[in-house]
Amino acid sequence: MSKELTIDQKSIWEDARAMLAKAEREGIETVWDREENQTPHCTFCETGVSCRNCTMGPCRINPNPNSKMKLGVCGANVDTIVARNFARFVAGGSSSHSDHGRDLINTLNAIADGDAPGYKIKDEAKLRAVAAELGVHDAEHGELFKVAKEVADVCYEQFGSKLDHLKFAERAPKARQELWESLKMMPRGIDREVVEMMHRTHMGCDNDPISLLIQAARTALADGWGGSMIGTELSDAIFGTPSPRTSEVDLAVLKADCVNIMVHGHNPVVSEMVLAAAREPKMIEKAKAVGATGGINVVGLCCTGNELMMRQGIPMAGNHLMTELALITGAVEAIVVDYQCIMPSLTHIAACYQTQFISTSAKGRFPGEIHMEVNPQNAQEICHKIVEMAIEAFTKRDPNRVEIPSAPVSIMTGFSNEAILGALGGTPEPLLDAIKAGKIKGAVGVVGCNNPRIQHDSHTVAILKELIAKGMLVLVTGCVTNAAGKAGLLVPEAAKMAAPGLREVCEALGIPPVLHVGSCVDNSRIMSLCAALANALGVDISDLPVAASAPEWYSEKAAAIGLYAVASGIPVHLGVVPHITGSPAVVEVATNGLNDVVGAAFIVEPDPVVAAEKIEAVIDVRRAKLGI
Ligand code: XCC
Ligand code: SF4
Repeated sequence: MSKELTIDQKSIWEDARAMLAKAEREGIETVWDREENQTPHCTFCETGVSCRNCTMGPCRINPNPNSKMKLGVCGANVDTIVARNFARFVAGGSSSHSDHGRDLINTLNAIADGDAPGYKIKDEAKLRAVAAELGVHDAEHGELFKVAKEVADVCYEQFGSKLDHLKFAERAPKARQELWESLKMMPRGIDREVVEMMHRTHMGCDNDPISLLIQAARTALADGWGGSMIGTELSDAIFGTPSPRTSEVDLAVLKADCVNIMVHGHNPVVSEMVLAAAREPKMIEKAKAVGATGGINVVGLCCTGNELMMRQGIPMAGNHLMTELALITGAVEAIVVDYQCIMPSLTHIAACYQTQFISTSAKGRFPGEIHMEVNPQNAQEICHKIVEMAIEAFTKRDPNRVEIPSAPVSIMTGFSNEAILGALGGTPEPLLDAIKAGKIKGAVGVVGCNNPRIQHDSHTVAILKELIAKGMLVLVTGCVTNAAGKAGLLVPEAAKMAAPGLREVCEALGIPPVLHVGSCVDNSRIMSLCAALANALGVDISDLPVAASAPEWYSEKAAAIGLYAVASGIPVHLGVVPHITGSPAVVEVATNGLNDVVGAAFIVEPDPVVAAEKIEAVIDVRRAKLGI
């Protein structure tokens, strides 16, 4: 049934609602209109029972007992088809994060070769620490670029076929590593696991749903403990390890008197260089010369926005469902994109205004784009040109069509593991003591996207508030960051909304009860932190009072994150039902059976309040088992 939503039903936020009203006035279509046009979605696809893996098909399985459509043409049953589809979905997500990680290696490699003008190794200590961990010769004292080159080499090797396990998987507790080995779940090579996943899901290969799901988990682990972890660690080395700082969120971070440049996508390699160019005094002068009295204002969207916010305190204009609305302000001179989560509709909306839509990656091309490919060698030069194009676009802005709604909301950001542990005196013990004493009941990572099927940010904000009220320290990444920020949860004052014990800890440390730990690849920080806590306690991750939640997820990447977290021993709540419900057997494994195998499973629950209760129940069981 197609349902027409009111503006208030689409989003909980004032800035979003104002822009939805403007979109209606100006006759601009948004993601909500298209979602309505697509409703009802295909039930076969939604339940995961359709297969297009070969041209004997497409096939679909009909659950109606009277239907003869019980097997695909090849003989695949519903369990095989559902597991295969989910496995390929996860492989898509792992590929995206990992190929992003690869771009950081390329950048580090170019820096080491002296072939990346404008880039440097900002955090030498981090690079050396990572080098030592990766077994690089003379990591501590070797010549910096030589060490960098060797780090790049070892990271490239992680993508190949020669290793029996990924180097960063050694961060996991010994028991977890042994479990992965025994289950044939240990990731051996990042590209290798994805290729093997694609191979196994070809017609006539792996038809066993359990075996498919195990390889899907291995593919996901290659992301979490491989591609994403490389992305995070090398980004920190090159652009600096985040430390606590303040910033702002909301569309109101756009400024009417500035040339507004919006960076969107995922890779800091592009956005950091756009920012550097925009900060140059001669560029600011040029902007002022065309009438932008405030100069140049760089703001972020989605994950590259998270990257700049964590390291540079750059404000974020919005999350996934705000990306179209941001352009509708009419105040954006350029939107500079790389890859992932960039709706193809953005070029149409940009064309309604002075906004230049500039794509920078060969992996992310858009009909209607201006393409200016950025690589480590030319980034400095191209990003100058991009800023100049934005300044030029300012002269075409129509002030009568500019509307910047609401007001900016303050937030605190920059909670890398180094920063979190640093605030605690350098070791995990104080955090563990607070958990043991029950002041902090548990830790929950709330991560992921928006989805137009859910009122924008409503479930995310609801679950965040429920969790801190239950005494859970919450870590947020990705598009959840904006929701948490706008709800006033990313400031120390939010401790007032937390349970008494958590409030006491936050007030003593001057931190919010919800900590911003980065972008989606930075979910690897949560893996590393859980590993450090488990190792300090001498237990496995599956023993820790921790969980994760993706209340409004949409993307293949979110499925990969969810699966690597579960395979690492962290129960994961999904607020949007994955396309697996056509196979009761696969659902049973995902939501229950995995508990016996990896010590964690998925909790699928659309209601955020009930979901918080279910998360609390799992954490209570873990606390009881630990005797705390
Ligand atoms: Fe994309 Fe990473 Fe999801 Fe946001 S949270 S919609 S994946 S930008 Ni990563
Ligand atoms: Fe149909 Fe089997 Fe081909 Fe899938 S692989 S489309 S189920 S014949």
